[in-house]
Amino acid sequence: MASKLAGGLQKAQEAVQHVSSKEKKIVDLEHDTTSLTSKQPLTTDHGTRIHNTDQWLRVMNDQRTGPSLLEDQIAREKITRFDHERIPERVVHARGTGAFGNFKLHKSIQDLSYAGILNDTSRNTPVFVRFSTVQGSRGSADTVRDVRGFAVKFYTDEGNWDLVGNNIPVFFIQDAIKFPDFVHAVKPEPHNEVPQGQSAHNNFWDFVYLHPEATHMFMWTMSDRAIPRSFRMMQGFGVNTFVLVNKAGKRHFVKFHFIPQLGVHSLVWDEALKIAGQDPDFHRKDLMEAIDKKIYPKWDFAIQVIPEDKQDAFEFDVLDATKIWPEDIVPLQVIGELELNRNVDEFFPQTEQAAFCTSHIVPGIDFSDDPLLQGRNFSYFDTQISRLGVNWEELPINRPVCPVLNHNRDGKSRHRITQGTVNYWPNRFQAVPPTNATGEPGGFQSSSVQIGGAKRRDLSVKFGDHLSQARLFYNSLSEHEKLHVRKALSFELDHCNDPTVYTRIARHRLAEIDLDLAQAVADAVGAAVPHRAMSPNRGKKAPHLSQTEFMPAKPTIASRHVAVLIGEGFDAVAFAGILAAVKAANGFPVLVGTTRSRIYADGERLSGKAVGGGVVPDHHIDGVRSTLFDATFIPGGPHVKTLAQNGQIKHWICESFGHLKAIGATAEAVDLVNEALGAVEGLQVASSSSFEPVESYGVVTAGGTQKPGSFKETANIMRGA
Ligand code: HDE
Repeated sequence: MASKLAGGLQKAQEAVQHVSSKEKKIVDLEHDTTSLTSKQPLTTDHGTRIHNTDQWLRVMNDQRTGPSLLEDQIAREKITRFDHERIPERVVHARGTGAFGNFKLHKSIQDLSYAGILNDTSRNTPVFVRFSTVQGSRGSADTVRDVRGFAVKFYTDEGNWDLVGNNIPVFFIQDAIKFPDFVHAVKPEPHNEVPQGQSAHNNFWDFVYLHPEATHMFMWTMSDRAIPRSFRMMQGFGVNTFVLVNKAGKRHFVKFHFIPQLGVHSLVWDEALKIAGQDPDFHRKDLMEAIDKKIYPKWDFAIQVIPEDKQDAFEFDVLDATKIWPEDIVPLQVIGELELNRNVDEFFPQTEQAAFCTSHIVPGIDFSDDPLLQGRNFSYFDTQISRLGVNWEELPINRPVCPVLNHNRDGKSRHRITQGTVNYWPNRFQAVPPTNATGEPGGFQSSSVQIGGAKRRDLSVKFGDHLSQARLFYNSLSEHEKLHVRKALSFELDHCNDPTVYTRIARHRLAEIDLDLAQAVADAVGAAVPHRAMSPNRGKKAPHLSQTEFMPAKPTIASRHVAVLIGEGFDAVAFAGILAAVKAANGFPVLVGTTRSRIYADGERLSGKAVGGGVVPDHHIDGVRSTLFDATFIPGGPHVKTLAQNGQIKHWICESFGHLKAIGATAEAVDLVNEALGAVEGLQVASSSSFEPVESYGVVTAGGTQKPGSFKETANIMRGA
């Protein structure tokens, strides 16, 4: 007798077999999804229709409200369920957001691995991806300076493959046993639970000084990589070294990469700080909006591969997660594409209950002896039990799209029902373990490796080089990126008030990387300035460490927010023109008005009477800030007089300029830009006398003599605003 899956799960799995592979996970989830419609009556959890959910059953008379009755099972259920709504947040990476999508393989790597997902170019594998910050708690701000998690769950035909990565290719520590110390040190300090969402405090910098292996990683976290513009514009790295196994059993070490097709872009620190207050959900909303508007984020999926017999051929240990494999030595091969194209329906059951596990791999992929990975393989499964219970893999978001059958049983909140009279293996009913269609042994098999050695708490010698790649990274940055690293370090150490901490980092650790950097930071934070380098930096560089090398193939404003500032009497022609241009390029124009009430263009209101339709802005000027936009455009027209009287608008122009954002202005608005920038920066941007655009200081302007245009001609475009 074969055991069978029963109930909803079985139906879900049957349905899944008949849909395109791309939709498999979505169809699977539909069986657990209800939608609220106004016609559907409220019921208790046990399904009984509720007559009144607004008043507790109580003893009453006409004058007095008497005691509430414990008898009221409706009220008790409501309150009790509410009392237990919270579950523990993730011990790290608590703040995050996720989306569905799919993975497509472009190039089979059959010679390296027999994993179906890495062989079959006709497959579409559904995925769920969760992006996160590390330090802050669940309600912390998105734009803090931190590593970003990039965790991918591939729902493959052979089971779930969880690639739990970050947006930075290395890590702080080399041995998993150090993780609790590291996390305690970076999280808010124990005596006062301060600071939130920041590594700018004594304990973090004390820890990294005492662990020189963290040097390479902290240089990355002080770089622009730690303040991404968007989750859609950052790289993803598997970080740990995995193994690919082919049919012949040959093994290759592998590192996994995701490269965003929109390029790698960051905020500037001043923006990040301000956005953390102005819109703490900035990254979460950015991802959701792009998907809602069908500008689907995409990443190239690439691998770096080292044959097993070349393990010792490099200056670095290939199993050391504090090291990259420089791309000039181990080239990157793009083999597939990841796309995110669907938002979650409900945050808690999907994003919050999503649980990733590095030990979830599929046949054809194996673990290396990377000491960080080996520890992670224990930790993730374990932490999900404390967060979600032992049956966490049965939760809809976590369950695979292929059949699941084994003799793991019971435990809290077990959903699956397995028919049959036995719950052990082998048993008198079931056949031998399956073989696959070609008759070869199916399923996951650990590849056979010869190992010998003494039992010791140690790491091999090459793990001891902590500085070469920290220097390599810093040397490879462009000048402005180096400046940002210097400023970031100065900011962080300024927030450390223990001189032992900031002096050790500035005077010793940084002097081991770059003397100029150490001197500048030491001077800024009040540490004794070092006079000589601690050890030589030979100036070695590697490609693709500077993010300036990750620009999109073609420059694009797709999904970028362009603020269009308007007041009563804006020039309809310039306004409609910019709207059309931004939309045509898949950008998102956002109208920011002096008010959010209807605003009329020049000529649309005659003798106080509206003769045109006007527009209703998306925001008013006090509701948003320049930091939330990628560029600003101000059309000319009589409205400029009103705008010029508003200090907030002048501040907007200066702030955007300071954050290196594009500003566009036409006709009278050019004077406004000049007035604002002249007052602060002493600048005068150029402007053409015709309507030909001119660019100076990154500001694009077009002069006064525009072609006359009537608002009627542009009304259609405006209506689409
Ligand atoms: Fe994690 N990590 N980690 N980590 N990690 C967790 O698992 C851990 C490490 C990463 O969106 C926890 O479900 C150990 C490296 C991401 O749900 C926990 C070590 C990398 C996420 C855990 C590491 C990561 C986590 C907490 C050192 C980049 C969020 C909640 C050996 C490759 C996944 C959870 C999500 C989450 C343990 C180091 C990435 C406690 C022991 C290196 C993206 O299990």
